Amino acid sequence: MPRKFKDICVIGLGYVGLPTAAVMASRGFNVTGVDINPDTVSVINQGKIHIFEPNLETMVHDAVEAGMLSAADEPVSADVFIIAVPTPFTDGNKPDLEYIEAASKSLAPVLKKGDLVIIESTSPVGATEQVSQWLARLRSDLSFPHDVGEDADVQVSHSPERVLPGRVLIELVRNDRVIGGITRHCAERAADLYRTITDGTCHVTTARTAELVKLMENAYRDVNIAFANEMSLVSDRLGINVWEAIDMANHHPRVNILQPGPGVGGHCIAVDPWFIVDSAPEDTALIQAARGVNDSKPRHVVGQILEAVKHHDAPTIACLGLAYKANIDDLRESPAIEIVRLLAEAKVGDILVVEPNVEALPEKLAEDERTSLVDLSDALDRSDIIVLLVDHSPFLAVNRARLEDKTVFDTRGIWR
Ligand code: SAJ
Repeated sequence: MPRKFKDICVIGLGYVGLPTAAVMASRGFNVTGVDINPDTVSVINQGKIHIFEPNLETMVHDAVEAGMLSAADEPVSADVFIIAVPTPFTDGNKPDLEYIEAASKSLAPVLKKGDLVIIESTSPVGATEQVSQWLARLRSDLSFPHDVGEDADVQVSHSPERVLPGRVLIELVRNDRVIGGITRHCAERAADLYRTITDGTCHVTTARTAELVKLMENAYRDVNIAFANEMSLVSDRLGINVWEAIDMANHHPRVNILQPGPGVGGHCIAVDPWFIVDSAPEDTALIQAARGVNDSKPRHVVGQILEAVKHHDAPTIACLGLAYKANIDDLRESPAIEIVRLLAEAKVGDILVVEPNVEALPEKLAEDERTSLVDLSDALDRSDIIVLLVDHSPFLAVNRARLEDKTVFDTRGIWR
């Protein structure tokens, strides 16, 4: 009889790990969350959180108070280890498995026969087997599935996270999951666990397939956003309103074009397609082209603004939004930051940044003395040029009359 799960150790308490830990704790598991950042550990143990995600603080608070969730700086013995650390890419667009390797090494000493290790971090194909190998090297007293197959002492699986920031707690319990095991038994055991937290279906497959599925999903979205962005470049050249054109095209029963914007940000869609490219550079012309289109969009937007600046004398430019998308505080890979940075570099006027979800400018923008963080009303009063970069709710509500005497660049099409 397979052992039932009781104790779970979640390694990495970020946008995925912390909500996962909290949901597991709310379902009655005894959860220890592990993070290398001592401030994160201390904040969580006080029942508070260090990131912004709707309803998460209450859930963490309740779980900590009920004694079902605590945070620690290193893994403790458990039945299941869930690795939810970042997988960034290097300057050469190669996947960087440094954090996954460190997490594997940190849990190896407490691993025991019968345990299940699950990688939730988005990973290049082959990473789950690599984790199994790293663990085997450190624990020669245990057997692992890449080596002995179904009879291994420890099971190793991949269950990529698929939650959308801003809707994490909803999607964690509603979305289907793809669960890949190094062996069928590995996958089935991980599916048994996830069935206790999700109402969605758990689709069981191999670890390598699950790894590619996750990358495929994000590359699919990147390619489709690139198409919308390419249409915006074409429309700008031809003097056509791209939002109106896309809206009309989408009335066709088999057309559903996404929305153009200032570029693609976040730690997933702007990164993960490169993991596919790295695995098969010669077969990924489309994915590579899409990355190129999306990455070039900030420069295109800045080019348009600099053209307009020629008609103003030392203008004040308001940039609305820094986050990578609406109604979140996440600035990672944000095209809005790149646009503000390029504008500051061009030294054409004062820049007023409005970002209601942060308290200070990120370092690379704060260095410029002509760039400051102000509130929305101040920016609307003082600016000659307005650049809308993120469709945060407060910006949707701006009274159009306040834009009338200004040059407006609406990169999200909210004031069209
Ligand atoms: N964007 C556009 N136009 C659109 C949609 C998005 O320009 O029509 C931009 C956004 O503004 C943002 C970027 O794309 O800068 C990415 O935003 P997103 O909402 O598409 O996705 P993420 O990065 O927040 O979350 C994605 C999700 N993946 C898919 O939808 C396939 C999520 O389910 C994943 O869990 C997440 O990546 C992840 O962690 O991998």
